[in-house]
Amino acid sequence: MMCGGLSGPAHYRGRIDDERDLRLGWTEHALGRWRELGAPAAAGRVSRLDRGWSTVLVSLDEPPLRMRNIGADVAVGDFVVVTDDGERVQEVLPRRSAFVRRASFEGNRAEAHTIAANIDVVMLLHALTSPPNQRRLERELVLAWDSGARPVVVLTKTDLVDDPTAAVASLQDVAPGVDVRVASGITGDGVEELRGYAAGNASIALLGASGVGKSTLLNALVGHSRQATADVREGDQRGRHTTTASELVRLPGDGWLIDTPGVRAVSLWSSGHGIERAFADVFDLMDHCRFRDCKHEQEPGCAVTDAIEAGTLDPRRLESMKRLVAEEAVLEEEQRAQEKALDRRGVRRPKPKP
Ligand SMILES: Nc1nc2c(ncn2[C@@H]2O[C@H](COP(=O)(O)OP(=O)(O)O)[C@@H](O)[C@H]2O)c(=O)[nH]1
Ligand SMILES: [Mg+2]
Ligand SMILES: [Zn+2]
Repeated sequence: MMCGGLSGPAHYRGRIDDERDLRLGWTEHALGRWRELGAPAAAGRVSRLDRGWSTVLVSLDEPPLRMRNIGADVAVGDFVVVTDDGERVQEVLPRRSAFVRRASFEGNRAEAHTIAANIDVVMLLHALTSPPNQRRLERELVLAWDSGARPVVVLTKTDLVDDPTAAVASLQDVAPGVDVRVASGITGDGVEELRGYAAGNASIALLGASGVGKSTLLNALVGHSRQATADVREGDQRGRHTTTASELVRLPGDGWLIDTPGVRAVSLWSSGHGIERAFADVFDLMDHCRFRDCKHEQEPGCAVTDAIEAGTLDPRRLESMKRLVAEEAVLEEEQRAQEKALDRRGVRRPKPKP
């Protein structure tokens, strides 16, 4: 979906003739458009989003700007140009990656909503205290690849198990080409290695079910207690609503962590190549089927069913892929129907960005 996804370094590393603070993680995409606009001084990165308000960092050494987002679809992590009067976001610069979810239905119209932008690495958290859930991870990997970010699987609570080897192997089986790491937000095991993914001013997001240890790991990565964890929340009547604002948090040394409650509950939006990336092993097999239009059911010379019979491909993985492909087809159909309906009324909405 996104601009070449993982190719090459994400960030502009060279010197530039202007004064952007590259520690903010400026991407080439954003810088390119910013130069086209004449390199305006009032430009920066959205570090916090509250209802209707953006906080924009122009530099790490200056206090951030606060302004309204009137008419702009702004997400945490966006690079933006601010109006001359400093009162609002004038333009959202091109995104390198975006987490998009279908926010709501209006009539039969699915609305897309960007919940975080310019994420380089998305950590998919699973707790070692529960049995490994391959199907859930497969779905998350599709989402992650579709967003344009690079997924990394993190198995949390390693201090609570004797040997994580089997769980790591089980999830690695459904995560071809993806790093699988273990960590503990409590003992700090593996945390430094995870911080390494933020090198070069990259931005990390954490995704995972409630209770897997996102807040605990976030605090460990940031190096101080930033977020209420489940334990703390119990005595707090305001409960889960203590950390609802989205925020871009600076990591010690280098890089960013995007803390966005919405990222925890994404559902599939339209696709790019997420399914091909997430099921790269199955797609490799499919390339070797005798017939180009092989459905991988009863056909002779089907490399996929051969692999299942040989025990090298889990049949549940093929089913899972077919289910996700079907789901995506339904979504695409919905989107087409929506576009047609809008055409008839003579109103064309911009497509979901990016
Ligand atoms: N032993 C241990 N407990 C953890 C770890 N990470 C989280 N927890 C505990 O698991 C519970 C849920 O953690 P929390 O960070 O709030 O999960 P979240 O809902 O994903 O944000 C809390 O009681 C944490 O103390 C870990 O690495 N080791
Ligand atoms: Mg939490
Ligand atoms: Zn086949």
